[in-house]
Amino acid sequence: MGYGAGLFKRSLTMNFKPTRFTFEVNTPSAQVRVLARWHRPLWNRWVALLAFAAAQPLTAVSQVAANPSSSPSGSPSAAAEPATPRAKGKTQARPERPQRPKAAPKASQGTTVLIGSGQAYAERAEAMDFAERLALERGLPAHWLRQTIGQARRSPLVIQLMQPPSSPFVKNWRVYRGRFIEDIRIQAGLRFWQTHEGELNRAESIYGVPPEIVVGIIGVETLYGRHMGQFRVMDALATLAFDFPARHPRAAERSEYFRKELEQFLLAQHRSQTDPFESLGSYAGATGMPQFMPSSIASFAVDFDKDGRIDLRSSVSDVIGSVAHYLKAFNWKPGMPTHYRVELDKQADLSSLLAPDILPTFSAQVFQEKGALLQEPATSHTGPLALIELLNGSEAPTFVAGTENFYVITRYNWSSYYAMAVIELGQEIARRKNRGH
Ligand SMILES: [Ca+2]
Repeated sequence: MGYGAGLFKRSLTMNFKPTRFTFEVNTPSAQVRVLARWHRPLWNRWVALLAFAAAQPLTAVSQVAANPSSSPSGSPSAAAEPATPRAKGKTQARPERPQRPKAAPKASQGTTVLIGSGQAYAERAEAMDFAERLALERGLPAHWLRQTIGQARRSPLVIQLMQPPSSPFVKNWRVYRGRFIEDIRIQAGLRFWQTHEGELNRAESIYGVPPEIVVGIIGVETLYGRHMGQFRVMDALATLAFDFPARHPRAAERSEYFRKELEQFLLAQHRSQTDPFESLGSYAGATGMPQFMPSSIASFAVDFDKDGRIDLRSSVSDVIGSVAHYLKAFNWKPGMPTHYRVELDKQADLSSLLAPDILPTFSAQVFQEKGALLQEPATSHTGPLALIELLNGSEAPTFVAGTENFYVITRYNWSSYYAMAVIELGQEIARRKNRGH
């Protein structure tokens, strides 16, 4: 990204605490706050800090801007960025850009926080009206709501990342697949599975969702917790609730959706008595290893390790249980495959087969009568099927027969490309695991 050094207007605000201090750096498009922790000799701290101050803002802003999928999808990410206008909100989101593999940030290097650089919402009448209404409807303290929402800051970077693409995306399943089914993610998934096998198996016994699907989802969402997002959730949700990009084809609906998410987030923060500004997530406000939106946390997250609280950032057990519970809640059918191979007859009635999109509609018999040819055991599949078309740019598309379980995965993120990546990542990790490496 072309942020030249001359464009920087830096203001360093130091804030000392016994174990850490923060400073802020303003850039044209974002404000970055760095927290550094004390556990080095004093001189080394200052050297490390100054080096970090010089390098970090450029890196942080550039990476996020260049890599919106660090969880835009955040879903039950689906909800955040559902679909292209062409798909009318029910099918494929545009293929996301890859989550850049990198080492997990270490606490000793500090945490980079992306803070909105725009006005604080205390200056916006509609935001303050929202606070008053929430106080009345939900019984939360009005002064706390006014203060919290009022301190949230508009984030131009969030708005930029939420803009619809100016030119149509060329969907390409092979390219998309290559971003997720790759060695770093597979190896990390294998370690994750081996380390947490007991909890994965326990989740399967309770919810019926096999480990490879749970492992696939957490791998695609955050690379097993390495990319959980660096935006302040308060800034992201307030920005999307009150400043959703107007040129988005469904701006009013999305804005309303994010107001509800903001409401859920505030309710949860007030209930747990935690600082809303400490919560970090994707630019859409999704948090934790599974990138749940606040409403999904409220409805589907579970305290799987039974320690009395739900922690989707640090408790892998809670993460595994919550992902499996989410899929179960959307009618995951234990034992049913996600998809089958399909071959298209030359006379296949494609317009009819593709009309219901990813919604499973056709019996195996009707599916074949329309020219989508199956092999055993698919021919004796008893539930409805959908013909899933994955475009490959200018090459021929890839087709599979999606079952009801394929559709369930698209409830996590409304994209057939996403679902297929989750499935194939999980399958590849399972293959390596069974091979013993
Ligand atoms: Ca817990």
